[in-house]
Amino acid sequence: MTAVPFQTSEFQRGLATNVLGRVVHFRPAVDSTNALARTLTNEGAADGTLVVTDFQTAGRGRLDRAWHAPAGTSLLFSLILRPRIAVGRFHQVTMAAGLGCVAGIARATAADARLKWPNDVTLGGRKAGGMLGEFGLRDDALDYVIVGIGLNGNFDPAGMEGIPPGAASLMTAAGLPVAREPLLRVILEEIEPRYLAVCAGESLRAEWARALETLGESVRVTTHTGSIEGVAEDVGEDGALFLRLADGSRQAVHAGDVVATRPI
Ligand code: BT5
Repeated sequence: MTAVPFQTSEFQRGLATNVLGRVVHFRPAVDSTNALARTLTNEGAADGTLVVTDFQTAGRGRLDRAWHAPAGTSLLFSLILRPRIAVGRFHQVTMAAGLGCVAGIARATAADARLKWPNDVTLGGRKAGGMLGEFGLRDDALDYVIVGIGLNGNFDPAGMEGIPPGAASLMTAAGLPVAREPLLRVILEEIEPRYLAVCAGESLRAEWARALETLGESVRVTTHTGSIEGVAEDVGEDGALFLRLADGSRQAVHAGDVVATRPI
């Protein structure tokens, strides 16, 4: 395990963005970067504000699940975004973030990251990161989107408490420790054009579909109402996954957890 404190000045050196990460709130430790981001949002934080930490005492996944990472090893950050888009397009902001992660990882480490529907980052088919998108409304319009991202860096997740077996990290995938500051820098540089495209009304659906390892797989999706099996055929603009069921019908799923039911 390689744990080195995050250097904000190192991250900012040469950062080629106009919006993302121009304002940075770094904390050596925090409960959850998403929680701090929400507080800052309520205080009027600007579009693109970055919250980053070395350690979370209450890192969160979806449905109040926990996110764990040893101190100083990983990327743990949230972006405060204030896109002027319809509420229904909120998922496209998370898509922009996921695609930026994959492209940034490729640029900084040459590792082949993919996305797993709806919000995982994978390396070699193993979960190496996750995204947590949250939004707030004001007068029925989208006020902010907070995208929190955890990306396993310089530790081996095998056998770690709270991390399921089979998880990966950039270090286990690449065999070498990664420098977190330049990695975060290029990730934000890759998210930005995609985020601005979403703000301009463009669609990321095609790029997202290409990055999703889930498409083409036979899967079981567990949702809050039960589980459903089928072949993951496509994704929609709003982030829905389209499943072809055994009876030939097609069903859209909007949220859930996916497992492959047989190898492709
Ligand atoms: C996610 O949720 O995958 C979204 C995780 C988002 C974490 C970031 S860190 C920065 C920001 N601040 C926060 O408080 N959160 C965000 P979900 O799909 O619900 O997956 C959660 C599950 O992943 C847990 O229940 C564990 O089983 C597993 N898990 C926890 N830590 C992990 C890790 N380091 N690597 C792989 N899997 C992990």
